[in-house]
Amino acid sequence: MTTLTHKISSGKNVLITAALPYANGDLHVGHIAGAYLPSDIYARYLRLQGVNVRTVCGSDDHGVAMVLAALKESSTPAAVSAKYHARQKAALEGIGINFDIYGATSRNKFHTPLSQKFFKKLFDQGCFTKKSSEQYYDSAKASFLPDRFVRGTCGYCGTKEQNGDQCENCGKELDPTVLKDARSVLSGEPVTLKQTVHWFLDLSKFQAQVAHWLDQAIIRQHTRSYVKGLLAQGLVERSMTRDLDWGIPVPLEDPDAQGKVLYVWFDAPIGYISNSMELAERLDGNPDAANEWWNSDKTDVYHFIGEDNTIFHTIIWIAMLAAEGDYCLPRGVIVNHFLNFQKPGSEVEKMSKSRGTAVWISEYLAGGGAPDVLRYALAIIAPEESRSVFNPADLVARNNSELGATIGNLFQRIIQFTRSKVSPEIPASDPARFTDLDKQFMATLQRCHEEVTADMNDFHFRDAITKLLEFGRVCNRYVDEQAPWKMIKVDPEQTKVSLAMLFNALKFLAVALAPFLPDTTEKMAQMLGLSKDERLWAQASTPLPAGRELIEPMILFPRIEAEGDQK
Ligand code: B3M
Ligand code: ZN
Repeated sequence: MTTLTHKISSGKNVLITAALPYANGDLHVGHIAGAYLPSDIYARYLRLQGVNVRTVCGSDDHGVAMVLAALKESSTPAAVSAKYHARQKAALEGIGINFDIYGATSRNKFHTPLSQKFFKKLFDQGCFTKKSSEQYYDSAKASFLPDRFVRGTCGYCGTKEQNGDQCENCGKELDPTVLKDARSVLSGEPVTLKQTVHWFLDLSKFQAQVAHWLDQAIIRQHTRSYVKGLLAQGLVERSMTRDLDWGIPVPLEDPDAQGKVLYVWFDAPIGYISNSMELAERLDGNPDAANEWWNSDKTDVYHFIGEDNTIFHTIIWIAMLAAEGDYCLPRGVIVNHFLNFQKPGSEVEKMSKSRGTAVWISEYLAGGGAPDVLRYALAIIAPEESRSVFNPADLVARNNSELGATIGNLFQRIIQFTRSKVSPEIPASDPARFTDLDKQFMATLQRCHEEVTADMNDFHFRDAITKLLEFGRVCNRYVDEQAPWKMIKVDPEQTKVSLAMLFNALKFLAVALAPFLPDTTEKMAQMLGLSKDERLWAQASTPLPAGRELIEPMILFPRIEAEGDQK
């Protein structure tokens, strides 16, 4: 079923963003499967399609999350965010996710002025209502308790131990009127309420604009239904300022604004723009060249996010952009679900740092794990339509039986056999000798290319990689049916036909797998001597010319010994 048929518009530039992770901890496989891997796969795919792409990410350094992390580590929010920023960046790069810019909202020099300008513009247009309201307060600590400073039970779905701003389970925003049994994270005591002044954005005024945007947006079906449901319930006012001493000062002369900062979800998405400016300064020598990406009908902006960030990107951010007016609205918001976790022999659980039910990227890499194997294992279970389960034992099995036995072995056996029994180069074949089976094989390759292209255009990366693996199986069956090792003894010319077919298939895999397996496809391309042009997506299914010298095949996916295997 196709939920979003989207042809890449030729001539358009594409700006891809991935959610800015809070710089308060390390990244695990759930983060990667949610926002970062899909954005990287899409960017690599578009580049192979010849599209001019920029990718933007960075750390979200503000908000209560950072203050809490600093308290826990007896450090400061600035130091904590710098530390995790560096670790997250290294983890992402370690698995081949290299954003063109990985900024930091607390250190990007454009970010504070831009966020304040944005706020001021909305303020001047009368978008905010200044209001005194009751907020959580910790009397023992004499401190207001915004967002994650409070934990309690979600009044919508009943899930316990939820942060005061949003329920992890149902994704709904929480506030003092819906959170039950609220306790202060600072003292552990039940909270009290105290009056304080804040600036509220009335989202209901943007209901029509958000609905209109949603109708045209490229968005998965489940996200569309979810956001429609939220719109049907009616949008409400949200405070865009906080009582906190870490963040961007509220840019108003008003004495009531003293000591208050912008809500982190106000400044964080602006980070996509300020990071684009930092990138434009680097690449174009002018930060304002970012406008060509943010305010131009020649550019499409796509945000890749995890499900918990949906409201912020599809409602609040759209309202903010619509109100501000200087930037285009995103063409699409691509949302993936969470990944659950299953230890061998245990129940499926949520990924959790405290329970140890997660695989950390830095640990995986430090243990010698191959980046491409992890990318593959996450892409083939990508939680695109619903939550899915990551099981570390599956990763081993998939490496050995899918990547190794199906893909790696195919390259190995074809190249090895050709070099040792036929010729040191890719053999020439006579089209007059193509059998029905050969023609069928060529048609399958062509069809696979078309179907995978449609999947990639529709952000169905899981279907795409599944079809590529299946095509690898088709190739292995074709090898078994043709049995070149027997055929060579009786009909060397026909053997060359089969091999030529197979070399075309290897080339196809080397190109089409590139968005998923960047390291490995580099080796594949080297083994087949592919030129840069031959590696373009459009060229994936064009035949590989005969006569090219073959080098000794490399082992693409070394076997991983599972725990308990005989050495
Ligand atoms: N920092 C939430 C998160 O890390 C938030 C995303 C901001 S995107 C502008 O999941
Ligand atoms: Zn809930």
